[in-house]
Amino acid sequence: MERTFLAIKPDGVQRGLVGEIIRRFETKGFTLVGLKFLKVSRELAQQHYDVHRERPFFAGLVEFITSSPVVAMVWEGDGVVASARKIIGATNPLTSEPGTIRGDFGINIGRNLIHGSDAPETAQKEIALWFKDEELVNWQPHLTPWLH
Ligand code: 3AN
Repeated sequence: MERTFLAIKPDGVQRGLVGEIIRRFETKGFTLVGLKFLKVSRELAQQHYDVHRERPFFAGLVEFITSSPVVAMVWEGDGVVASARKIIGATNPLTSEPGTIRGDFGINIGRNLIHGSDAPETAQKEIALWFKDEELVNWQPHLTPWLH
């Protein structure tokens, strides 16, 4: 079963949007298999955003993501990587569609509330970076399988 890594960034936590954001993935029908609330170290932030190391916004991004706690999560389900990206919306909240998390709640590209892995391979890397194997729960929701 496919898995993705999502993180509610400091702005999402500070604005009290944790419940609202989690609700969107729950009600879509995806399964939560990992969840933690943490202050991100500089080392983890730099590894997570390694592909952006040469970009002009890299230092600010690391500064921001380490400034205040985040909610790190792993979600599971068919096609969850691409679907979560749709639910999250485009990188710039000013152009992301209404109905998406960023489109509904954000206005600033540097404060876009949530991170979601951009491909299954990236998801595997990010999950391994943020979670130990024993922190992920293998379970089936006690729902009839035809509900979703
Ligand atoms: P996404 O989060 O939609 O995958 P990426 O991977 O292009 O977007 O960028 C990673 C993060 O870097 C974004 N979530 C955003 O916080 C930050 N970022 C991207 N572009 C800019 C920019 N032009 N100015 C400031 N921050 C940016």
